[in-house]
Amino acid sequence: MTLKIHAFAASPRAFKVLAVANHLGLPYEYVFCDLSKGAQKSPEFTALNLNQRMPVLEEDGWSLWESNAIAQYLATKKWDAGLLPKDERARADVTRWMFWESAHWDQACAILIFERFVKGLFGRGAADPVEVEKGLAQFNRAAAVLDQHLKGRKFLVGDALTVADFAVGAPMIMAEPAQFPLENYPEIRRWYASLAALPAWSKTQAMGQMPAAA
Ligand SMILES: N[C@@H](CCC(=O)N[C@@H](CS)C(=O)NCC(=O)O)C(=O)O
Repeated sequence: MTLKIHAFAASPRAFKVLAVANHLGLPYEYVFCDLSKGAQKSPEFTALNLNQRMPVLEEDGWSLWESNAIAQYLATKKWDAGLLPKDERARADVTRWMFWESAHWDQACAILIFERFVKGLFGRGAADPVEVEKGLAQFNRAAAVLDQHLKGRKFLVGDALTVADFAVGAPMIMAEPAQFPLENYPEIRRWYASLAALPAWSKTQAMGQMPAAA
C-alpha cells in the first residue's frame, strides 16, 4: 500500500491533509503539485481529479480529492490516535465542523488570503477593497461563531484533538500575511496556539515555505 499526496503544501487545503499525515506518522510520498506552473492542469493530474485542483490522495490506483474527505480517510488509518472519534455523535460533530469549514470558514479565509497574499505573490495586482470588505464581513461572521464555541473547550469536539481541528485550524497558517482580524477573538488565538505547538504543525509549515509577498 503506497500513499501519495499530491499537494502544494503552502496552501491551507493541502496543509490540513499533510499535517494529519505527519501527525499520525503515516508513510507517504509527497508529490509537489506546482500550482504556479499549472501542474494541476496536466493530463496525468486531471486523470486523478477532473476538477484540476489539489490536494489529491492516491493509493494503489485509487484517488480521493476534497481535502476534508482526505483528512478523514487518513485518520481512519490510525483509529487509535483518536483524530476521528469512534463514538457516532462525536464523529458526526467532527464532520459537522468540517462541513462548516468548507462552507463558511474556508470561503471567508480564502478571500483574504487571495486578496492580501496570493495576488502579491503572483503579481496579480493590488488587493481589491470591495473584495477585502466582503472577506472581512464573512470572516467576522464565522470567527464570532468559532470563538464563542471554543469558550470552555480545549478543542472543537470534546476535550481531544480531532481531524476537525486540523481542518478549521489550517487556514490560520495564513493569519499573518492575510491579516486576519483576530484581535476580538481570544479563544481562537488560544486554541490556535495549541495547534501551532504540535510538532506536525511546524514540520508541515516547513514543507510549504514560500517567498514573501511582493
Ligand atoms: N474544496 C477543495 C478546494 C481545492 C482547491 O480549490 N484547491 C486550489 C488551491 S487552494 C487549487 O488547486 N486550485 C487550482 C486551480 O484553480 O487551478 C478542497 O478542499 O480540496
